[in-house]
Amino acid sequence: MGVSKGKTACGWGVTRWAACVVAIGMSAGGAGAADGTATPTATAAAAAAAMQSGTARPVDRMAQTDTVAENAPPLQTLSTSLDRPWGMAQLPSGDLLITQKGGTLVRVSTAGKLLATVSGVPKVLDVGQGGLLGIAIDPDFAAGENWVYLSYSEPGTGAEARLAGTSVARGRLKGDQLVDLQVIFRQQPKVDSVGHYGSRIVFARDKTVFITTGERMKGQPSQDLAQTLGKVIHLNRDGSLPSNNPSLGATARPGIWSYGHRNIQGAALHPQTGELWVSEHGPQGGDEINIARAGQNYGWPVRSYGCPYGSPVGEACRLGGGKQAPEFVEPLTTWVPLSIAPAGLVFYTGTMFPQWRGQLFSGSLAGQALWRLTLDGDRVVAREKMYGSLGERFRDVVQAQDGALLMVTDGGKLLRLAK
Ligand SMILES: [Ca+2]
Repeated sequence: MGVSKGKTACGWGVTRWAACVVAIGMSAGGAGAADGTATPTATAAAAAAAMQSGTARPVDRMAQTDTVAENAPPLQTLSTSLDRPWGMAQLPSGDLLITQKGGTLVRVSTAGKLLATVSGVPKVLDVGQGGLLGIAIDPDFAAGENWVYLSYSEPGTGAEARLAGTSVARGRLKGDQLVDLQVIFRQQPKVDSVGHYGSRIVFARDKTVFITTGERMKGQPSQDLAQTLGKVIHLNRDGSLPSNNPSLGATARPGIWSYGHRNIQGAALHPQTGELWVSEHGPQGGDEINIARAGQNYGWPVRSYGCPYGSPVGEACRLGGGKQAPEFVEPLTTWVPLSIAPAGLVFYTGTMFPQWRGQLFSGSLAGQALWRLTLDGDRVVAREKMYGSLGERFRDVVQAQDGALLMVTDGGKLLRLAK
């Protein structure tokens, strides 16, 4: 077990808030130095020692095999000139729409050529983890419902001028302009924080939309149904309420699908079951993969296999003892003792790599890798760390129409994994 490059788990401008301390990417069984040259912190050194001594045992229930990919296909670099790309979606035409954290949306060819900057996007607060974030294309885009959905950090106005919240807007794409912009979701309340905005947008089979959020680094609001912090939200695509949302009581905010989440930066619809799978950031360790099910509580901040930042590495510091059942839903898998900071999530369904069909791919920020998860039903049986030697923070991963996987990195690259 090697300790690799020290990196912030939290993104840009991280010194403003206490929780965004340095996290250390772990390379399971690999040569850690391959990931970078930064000096590990004392916490990281303790983590490495604990792992070697066996005092930080894996979570038994979720024990799976971790390996490092040795013969992964070389990645093709399609572009190195994106500016903090965050989310990516492919249009029926084949072109890619890529959000950039600073507040721009660009159209890029599948060869990586910058074709246009799309105008008409909402104003964002590009501070901390905020910015222009998730993106989705309407499932009926090709049939004339030419909506593009964007999640972003929306600055408050008036009395809320110093506050911000995750919002989702949609606009019709006409040429390279978004028109008829409509805000379909606003997180309540807006708060004074620059972190944990989530957020991904995923369409269900019935063309309703899931929006993943974060708890804005406030913790307890994840358990408060009167707030939409730390929730998965489920809406019709025009922002109205679908008929199949869970009943969570009279004081619950409308639209809540599941709760007890910390910060969800990865989400994908399972190709067979149609359920929403999500990845969420733990604190110091305890990153999770969950199936977000109606009305379920995923435990944050009461339970986590992660520990408060700065805690000695081990099991004693796990929040609430770690184990989440029976009060809360156990994660399908978790990364301990240190976070990989998962971002971007996709089930592989293509024909280019038949051996990967049905598997789950997750980007990783602090962990600087792409993770390939082998599943048996809803059980994660193996995890493989890919491309850890590149030193890239993988922010999003999508499957292209031709079955290749496309990734964007915080360093501004568009990468293609293909035969
Ligand atoms: Ca949890």
